[in-house]
Amino acid sequence: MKILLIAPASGYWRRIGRRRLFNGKTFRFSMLPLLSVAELSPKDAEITLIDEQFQDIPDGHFDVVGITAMTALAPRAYELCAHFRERGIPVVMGGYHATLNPDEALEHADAVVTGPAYGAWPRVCEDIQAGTLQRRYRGKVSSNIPKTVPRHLLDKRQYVTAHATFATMGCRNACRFCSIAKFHESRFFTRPVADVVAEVAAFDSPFFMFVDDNLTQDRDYAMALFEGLAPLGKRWVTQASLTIGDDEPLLAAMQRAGCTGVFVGLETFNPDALASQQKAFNTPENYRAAVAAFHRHGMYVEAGVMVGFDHDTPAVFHETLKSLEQARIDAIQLAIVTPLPGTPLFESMKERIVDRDWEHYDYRHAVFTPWRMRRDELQHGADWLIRAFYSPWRIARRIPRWLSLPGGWRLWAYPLVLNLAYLGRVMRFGIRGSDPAGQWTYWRRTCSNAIQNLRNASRVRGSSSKSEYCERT
Ligand code: B12
Repeated sequence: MKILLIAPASGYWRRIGRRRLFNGKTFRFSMLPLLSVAELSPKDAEITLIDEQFQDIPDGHFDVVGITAMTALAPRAYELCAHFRERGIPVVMGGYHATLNPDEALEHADAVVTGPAYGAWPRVCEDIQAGTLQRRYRGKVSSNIPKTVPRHLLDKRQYVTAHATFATMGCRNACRFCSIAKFHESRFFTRPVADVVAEVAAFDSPFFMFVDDNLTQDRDYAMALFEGLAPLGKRWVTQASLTIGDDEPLLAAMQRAGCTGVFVGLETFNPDALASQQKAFNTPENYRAAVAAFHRHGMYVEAGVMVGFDHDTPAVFHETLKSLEQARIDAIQLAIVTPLPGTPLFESMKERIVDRDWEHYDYRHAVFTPWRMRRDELQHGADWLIRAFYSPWRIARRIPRWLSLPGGWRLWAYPLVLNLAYLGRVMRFGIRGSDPAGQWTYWRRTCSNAIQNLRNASRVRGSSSKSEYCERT
């Protein structure tokens, strides 16, 4: 059986993925959706796995094509569906977009797998061989999640690490903008600790990543996992919640297990906005102390930040930048609030959505009319905020802070590389990937802002905070 598995990429990522430098490699780290599907395929199947960011779609005959897609990649996935179906090759879609929007996906693909591939993809393969492919398959999380995945199918040079894995799946929270709860039907699963530890021990790399949505959600499980990982001497990063900032024993166990950085869903500094998204468990007044606790335990903090909530006014961009600096956040992933189809947020925002091109649902485009600002204000404010946070000036100012933290070279090397990678990305392409301002305008602005900052710094000696917020585009 010949199986082709494709992770599609939008035009922007296809363009940069083929470059030698600034090719997005720092942001390429998990092919777990398709590696899992590959592992579940018949043992004698011939599998071709394509990451379209840097690989071309192959010609030739395949018995079936499997395509994964988040919402932002659905339009490209649909183009690929048409491409293969014209050649008489059956196409099966899976992943987040197909699970949350199966009827739409079925207009383009021959079949969809909703939910996890476990239990579903083996049936798809049997049915393909028997010529009895059904339209819908539903997978489920079962105890027999494969213990590992065939990472040899990846071109390891193309990823910041090919060693991504997960210990838990799903999330107990139900944040309105997030797809996870809906995808996993509000359930939360854990893999046996022994399986995870054995998988990690076999990695031929000292560094790996957990892609879990919140690794420490089940505290007892997390403690057992960290105890198992500690003797391996590996280094890793994960997603976690800021709420564990006051849990010293857990942070200490995490540090002993080798955690060097966390991605936290900080979202906003506005408590009302958090409450509106069912995320009031985040408490902005504790952000700074929580970040300091992670730093004390040798972990840098990258924050997921969202702008465009109904409570946000045009002042949110400057205020957020100021608060991020005060909380000593090391890196951010900025998102414009995006009503992903299938989420509660989408349902409540339907009337205000003005752009239904799913390709723009990449967290970088304002696709709806916000309440307290104009749509273009949201777009330009977000563009400004990402550039301001990653301006060379601000990155340089973070370096002494990283150097003074405990944890040795790793603590400053990881966030520095991350900051430089974001700088490279923002510099060349802007937040949207096709920024009309372009590279040279960016450099012109950056240089004049830096000169302005230096002038202000020398004028207001001893009060660096004054020069901090003078940058405007
Ligand atoms: C790693 C990751 C990324 C990586 C790489 C993704 C990749 N190449 O795999 C990067 C950093 C590039 C990324 C980018 C984005 N991401 Co992302 N990402 C993730 C993350 C954290 C882990 C994915 C993963 O490896 N999961 C582990 C695997 C095993 O689980 P899985 O993906 O669910 O796959 C299973 C099933 O879905 C199914 N399946 C999946 N595909 C297929 C295909 C077939 C044929 C079949 C049969 C089954 C099947 O079987 C798999 C095994 O059971 C997820 C959250 C999560 N925990 O899943 C978010 C997530 C997928 N990302 C999300 C989003 C929104 C984005 C961005 C748009 C915004 C952002 N965060 O920056 C961008 C998109 C950029 C772009 N335009 O390309 C959302 C998707 C929501 C949606 N409805 O689309 C998620 C769910 C996060 C969230 N909390 O909402 N992401």
